[in-house]
Amino acid sequence: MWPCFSKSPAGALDGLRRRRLLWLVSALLALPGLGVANGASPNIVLIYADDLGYGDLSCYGAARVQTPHVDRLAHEGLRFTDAHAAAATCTPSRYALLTGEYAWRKKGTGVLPGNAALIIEPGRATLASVLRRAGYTTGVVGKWHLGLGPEGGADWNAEIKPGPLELGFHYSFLIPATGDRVPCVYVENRRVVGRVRRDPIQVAYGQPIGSEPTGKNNPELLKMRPSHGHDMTIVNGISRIGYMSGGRAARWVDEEMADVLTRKAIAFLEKNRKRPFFLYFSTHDIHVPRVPHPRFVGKTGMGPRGDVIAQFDWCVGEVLGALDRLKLADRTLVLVSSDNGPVVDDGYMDDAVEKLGDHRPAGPWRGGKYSIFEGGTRVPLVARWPGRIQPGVSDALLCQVDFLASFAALAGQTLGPGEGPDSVNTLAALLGETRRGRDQVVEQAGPLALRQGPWKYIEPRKGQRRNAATNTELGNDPLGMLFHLADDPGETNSLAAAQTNKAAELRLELRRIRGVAAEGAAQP
Ligand code: NG6
Ligand code: CA
Repeated sequence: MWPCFSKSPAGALDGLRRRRLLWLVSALLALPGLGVANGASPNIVLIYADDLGYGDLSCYGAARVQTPHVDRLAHEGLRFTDAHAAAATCTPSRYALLTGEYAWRKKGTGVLPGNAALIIEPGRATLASVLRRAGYTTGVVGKWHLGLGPEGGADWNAEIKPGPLELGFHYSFLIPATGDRVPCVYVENRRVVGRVRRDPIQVAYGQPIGSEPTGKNNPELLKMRPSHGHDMTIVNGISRIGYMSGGRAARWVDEEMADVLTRKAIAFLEKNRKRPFFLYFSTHDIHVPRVPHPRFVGKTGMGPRGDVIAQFDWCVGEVLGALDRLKLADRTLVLVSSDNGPVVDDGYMDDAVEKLGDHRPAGPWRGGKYSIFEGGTRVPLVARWPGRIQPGVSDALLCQVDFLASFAALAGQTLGPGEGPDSVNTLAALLGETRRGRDQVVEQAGPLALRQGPWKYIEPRKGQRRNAATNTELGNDPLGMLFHLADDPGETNSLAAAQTNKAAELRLELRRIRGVAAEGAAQP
């Protein structure tokens, strides 16, 4: 841009005027927002699936379900084979994703009930607040599951605060917790959508509230029965976790959820197309209850679990289509990933087990959701930024806890002390400029595990080895385990007894990481 300042209509600028102009331009660029507005930093759309496994997409090898839209993204972008959610369940993963801090450092970050208070302190750096500070307009649409409201939980009939708007988001449209937890209502910014005063919403976990039928007492009212848990208040013919009364006009219809959320996500893109934006589009799919819109029913021959993968793929296609239509595709980094690994029976009799056949939801990895084996956290990750990311496949070791530092770098922001304490800037790997990602990463399920070089060390933990209800191998072992992942990617042969020195070295390293930390992070 400088050559255009080297001349005035009358000829060369004199020295003083030139210096003034230079100062003015640099002062303007230093203003929050203008750094990105000059086009150097892209829009960011993070499409975050729930419980989608490594093997659930056709670009990752699935054959019995086709995911053409994610496949297109992978074809035009970079597909990662060693990218991780920070934990093997939702709340800790999302906590780490938004704060850049491993969730195991902080108490109270396990899977939350639907009436939990917000677990991220307002004012701390989040993906949204850091990008907002860089001038981005920030929105979250979809599953939240990080609590809402003050200590004691939200009043669903009044202003719901603090929530995403206190964490740096300009806009939010939420499923407060999960699709299988009450309250079954959408919250837009600080209000329940469609609430009417004469039918107040009450929510309880523990003791029942209200007099509405439950799955336990009235199974004849159900259109899909629970296989374990999920036998409390019935909403839309499906019994949930937790009790809810009132808010009848506001309750969601599961079959419409993908459409509702996708419409909101696209409305956000359309409204903000002229400025740099960050959209965190956090789908309900493919979590339970798996209740696709009728147009997806029977699309895969794998029952509802397969059909909601097809529905998720449709959501991705709609977002990509909107970016094309708005001519934003070239200026937008689009990422698709998942919050934890897959599970087949997660509490409803939805034919997922019966119709699984030879489909392998975790791909080649052992375990799945809830598990410390690779299937727990190794998830799909695809990144596309046309003209900037060269299409291909990368085996760089990445973790979503690093999105904070990486997106901050992308937006020209420097993190202050204590901000994103565990977040490492791995932007170069994310953009495919290098195959080197993290040197080590901590994985979280019940036990923690340390990945370092070709090795994986799982700390000792007592407890059941397999969850009988979900049929998941949890990876608990009272002696701990050690795998040489490069030789044994399926984690079949623990070398803990044969390679005691290596196990001890990694145990100490894990202890050091636990104890260090991370400025601003609470000790475990
Ligand atoms: C479990 C639920 C499971 C799912 C999970 C959270 C039962 C028996 N199981 O407690 O269905 O909701 O919590 O999933 O209630 S997550 O993806 O949000 O972490
Ligand atoms: Ca999840």
